[in-house]
Amino acid sequence: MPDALVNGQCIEAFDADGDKDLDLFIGGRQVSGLYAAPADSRLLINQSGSFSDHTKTLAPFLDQFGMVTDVISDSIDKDGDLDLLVVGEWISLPCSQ
Ligand SMILES: [Ca+2]
Ligand SMILES: [Ca+2]
Repeated sequence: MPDALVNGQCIEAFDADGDKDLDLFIGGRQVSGLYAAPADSRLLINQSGSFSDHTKTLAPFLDQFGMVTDVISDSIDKDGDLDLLVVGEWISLPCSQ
């Protein structure tokens, strides 16, 4: 495991890169000493059993993402690939019609 220095609230194992092995989303909850500051979350990719941090290349929006409280993976749009539904304090849910 890499050093993923995150005050995490939750973790979700799912196949982020479609190679049939489980990768990890780590939901950041809090910046120490700075309540309400947006915390970093991380995306760790599984490469033959060794995880590496690919947040900057695959999901740069996870830097200072917010105060994550929970996450689930499911194919929300029913297209067969997994999506992440992330919720947290002061994190708005995207809406579509
Ligand atoms: Ca994978
Ligand atoms: Ca999907």
